[in-house]
Amino acid sequence: MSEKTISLDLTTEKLYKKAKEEKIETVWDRKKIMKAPCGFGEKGICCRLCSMGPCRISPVKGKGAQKGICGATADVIVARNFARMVAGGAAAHSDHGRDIVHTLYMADKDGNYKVKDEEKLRKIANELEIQTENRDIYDVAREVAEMLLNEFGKPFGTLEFIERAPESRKKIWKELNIEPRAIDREIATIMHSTHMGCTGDAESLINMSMRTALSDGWGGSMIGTDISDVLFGTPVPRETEANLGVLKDNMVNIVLHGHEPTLSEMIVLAAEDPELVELAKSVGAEGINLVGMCCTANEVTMRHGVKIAGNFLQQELAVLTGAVEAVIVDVQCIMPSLVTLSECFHTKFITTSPKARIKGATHLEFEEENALESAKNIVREAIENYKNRQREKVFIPQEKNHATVGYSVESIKNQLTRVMNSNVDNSNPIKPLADCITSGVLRGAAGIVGCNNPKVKQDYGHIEMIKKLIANDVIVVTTGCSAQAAAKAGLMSKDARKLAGEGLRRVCELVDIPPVLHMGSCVDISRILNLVSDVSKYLNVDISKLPVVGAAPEWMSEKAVSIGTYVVSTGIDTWLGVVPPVTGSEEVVDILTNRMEDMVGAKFYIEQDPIKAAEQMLQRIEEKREKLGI
Ligand code: SF4
Ligand code: WCC
Ligand code: FE2
Repeated sequence: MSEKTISLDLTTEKLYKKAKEEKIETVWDRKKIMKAPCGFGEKGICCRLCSMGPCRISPVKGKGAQKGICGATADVIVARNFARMVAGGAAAHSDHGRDIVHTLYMADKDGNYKVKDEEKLRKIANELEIQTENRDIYDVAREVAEMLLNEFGKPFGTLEFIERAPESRKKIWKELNIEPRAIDREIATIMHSTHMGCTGDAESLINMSMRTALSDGWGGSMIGTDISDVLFGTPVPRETEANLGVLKDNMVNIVLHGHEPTLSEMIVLAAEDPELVELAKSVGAEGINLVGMCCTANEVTMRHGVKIAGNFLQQELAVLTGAVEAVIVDVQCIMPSLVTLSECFHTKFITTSPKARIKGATHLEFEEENALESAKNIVREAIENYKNRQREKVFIPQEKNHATVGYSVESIKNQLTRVMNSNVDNSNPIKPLADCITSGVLRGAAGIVGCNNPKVKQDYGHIEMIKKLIANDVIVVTTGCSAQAAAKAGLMSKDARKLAGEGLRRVCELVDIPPVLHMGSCVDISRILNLVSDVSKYLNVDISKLPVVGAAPEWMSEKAVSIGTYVVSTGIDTWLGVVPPVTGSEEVVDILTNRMEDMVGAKFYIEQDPIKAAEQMLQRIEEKREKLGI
């Protein structure tokens, strides 16, 4: 990769140059030192599950070790490694979900955490057959929380929220025996079955992976999203800005990075506290400028319009601006390199979660029982650091773009209902969306999600793919770092309509939306599942038959493997732009990219060129339309 092309994003290029000049190490430098990745690891044929090994299977058929010492074949080793990635990803999302429900359990009308969206809580309670009439909303909240906490470890039955899926989907899951039971149970089952001397059959391992991944998408993640909405409000469309240009020269800059809104919501409140704003002024700043990074950014921008500093590969670059007083993190996607990097500047790198302590960071544990006070202490730490900013080291690139964000399923439906009210039929808010798809005004819909990865030129995979799709009248919904790439590139501005095809442009004008909708953080992919299910039920066709596709063009984390697997298991074809470590097994590749279609009606596609991938997606969409006769 040439040094000139690490990113599509100009701010990244500029700050990378600064890093080079100042001899400060970044993720791209470490990638270079790593040289070529280990061929065994890359193909998934290295096993270190027991101490008879580690064993590596020769990638050449018939030459060298073809089996592990226990006799495990490449197929088994690759499938076990894949399954463990799914388990890791599902664990991360679901444990996040669990924490949010714990917060709901302790919510109190006089406390820091309150029920903000009572209507959504009532709806969920009804769904769970919990009495709501004549009851204090906090009693209802506690009962809902208790029931959802049981979803993680209940001994019998299957997950409650899979009932939201269309009947045709549930039937497929039942027949394949991949209806997820309790969330922790699915993760534990994978860890058990992949232990030395357990499952020795690739197909069975992929089946288990599907069930575990479904317990993430339709379980942990869906719970995380729903209860975050209950506690902090269901997002509605609002305006924001994205990219490192949102940092301010004359303000206390705080970067919020990580995932769980329990922390970030309190930091948002703390940063608005008049006493702390005064304190910021007393140290010579004009005020406090709170900005977000990765999924935390998505959570707070969707609910408060907090500006987006950047996505995964920009976390180091934010520090490199020299203008950040504190990076406050909780869990997931946080590079430990931030410790040494912040030492080159005045930046305080503050960890807050016992689940993600990082040696060398300032650890200020966030106490939920004392949430606001705790958040204020953390913000105070940032403010007091303003005086240490070394002006000569500051460089803030000016690039940023405007974006409209906040498209929860509820707000999409609202927006559609508004349009419908001016029409005749206002029976179902899904109708106009379904009509646009069946009439062909929109050819289909695509969910583009996932990370950045230094193997890919930053944002290139996301942006090229999205542009190609919208130009061909495919509406795009996004989450995670993909959403941030789109926001930075201006694709979430209503202005971006001009890049859309004729049909999509008309829809955007009529409904007053951008062609690319920000649906939230990575756990919020569950919003996409709910939306697609609604369309499937309305049209009475299974999800796998809809002209809907998914992609993770620059994925890197285990969470993305879990996401991809549950999206495919839900019946949506999914394109991966980074090759997963499975190519050492013909059988596993065949299951993922071929046989899964017979099982769940969808499969994985692996295509590193985002434009080619988009062409395949468009082709697949047209095939589905033809089969539906639309
Ligand atoms: Fe080797 Fe089998 Fe042990 Fe894996 S489980 S390290 S393949 S002996
Ligand atoms: Ni979700 Fe990927 Fe971003 Fe992390 S925040 S880097 S998993 S997309
Ligand atoms: Fe995330």
